[in-house]
Formats: sequence, structure tokens, C-alpha cells
Amino acid sequence: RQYRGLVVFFTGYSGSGKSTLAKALADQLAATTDRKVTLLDGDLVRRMLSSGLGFDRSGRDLNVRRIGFVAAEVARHGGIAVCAPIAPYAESRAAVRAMVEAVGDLVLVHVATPLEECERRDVKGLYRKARAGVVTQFTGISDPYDEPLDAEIRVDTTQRDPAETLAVITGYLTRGGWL
Ligand code: GGZ
Repeated sequence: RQYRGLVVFFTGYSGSGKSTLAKALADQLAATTDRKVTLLDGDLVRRMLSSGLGFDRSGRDLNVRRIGFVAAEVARHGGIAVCAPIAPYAESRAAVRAMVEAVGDLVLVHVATPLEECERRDVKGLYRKARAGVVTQFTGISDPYDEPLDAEIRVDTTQRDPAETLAVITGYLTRGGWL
């Protein structure tokens, strides 16, 4: 069977749970479907595709567009790309959507964990550094995040446990005929 290409694109604050959800989704899809799955996590992309880019507006925009380009290539060949950058700008996300929808489908997942909760978790201690001014231009603290108005799915990891959140996403994909 020739599948239609799909990009599941997570967006949200640092510490919102994007990476965890993206990894769990990619693993589950790889284990339970015959679809080819590519995970483009923020960390990996920053290391392998966008090393040298900073977190100013142009650095983030270019980073997100690069992810969109690679994801669209995956989708063009019928695969599934799961992406998980912060992607704070509506304009960059719209550019990704245009690239992807020229060749396949895009499901934007807003991981809408409240900023206060992300900061409370502070898994990597970056919020603390951002508050102290040691890390500058930190999303949510000293840099903007455009709330998505076009997300296909919105999840809040304080409302459900990870397995249930994942089920919301796979349920959407199943109902939409992607799986
Ligand atoms: C936001 C930053 C920053 C600044 C370093 N602002 O929790 P993390 O550590 O692993 O996720 C964050 C990651 C964000 O990179 P992305 O490529 O996803 O961002 S974007 O889509 O905006 O290009 C965080 C770390 O990098 N980090 N400095 N100033 N996050």
C-alpha cells in the first residue's frame, strides 16, 4: 500500500513534554505500523542539522524551516516525520505547513503545558538561568512564543499522563485514516 506522507509537528515551550511525546509516538508507530518513521527531535536537529545556529529570530526561523524541509522530503516519499522543536513563530510554522502540505499532510500538535509548569519542572535548569539572565532570549521568559491558532491537536501534559496524551494523538491519526 502506498501511504500519503505525514508530518506530525509538535510545538511548545522547553520542558512542555514535546520530546517525550514525539519519541513515544515515533516508537509506537514504528512498532505497531508498517510505516517508515523519522524522528526529528529538537536536540538532534540542533546538533546534526543546525549546529552553529543561535536562538535569535533568524536562527530559530532557519532551524524550523530546515526541519520542515527535511520533514517534507520524508512525507514526499510516503513516510512519517515526527518533529519536536519549540517553533515559537507562527510565520515559520506557516512556512513549514506550506512546504509539507504541497506533498502530504501536516498535523500540528500544540503541547500546551502552561509556562508556570514548564518552569516548575525546569528539567535542565535553563529557566533558572534565564531568570538570572545567564541564558538570554529564552522562550517564554525573554523571548516570544506565538500561541498556535491552527493546531490540529492541543494537549496539556498536566491534564493527562503521558500514555493517555499519546492515545489522544494516535486516536486522532487513526480516525483521520493515517494509520
Ligand atoms: C529556548 C533554548 C535556548 C533559548 C537553549 N530559548 O529544553 P531543551 O533546551 O532541550 O529545549 C530547548 C532547545 C530549543 O531548541 P529548538 O531548536 O527546539 O528551538 S527553536 O525551535 O526555537 O529553534 C532548550 C535549549 O534548546 N535552549 N537556549 N534561548 N531554548
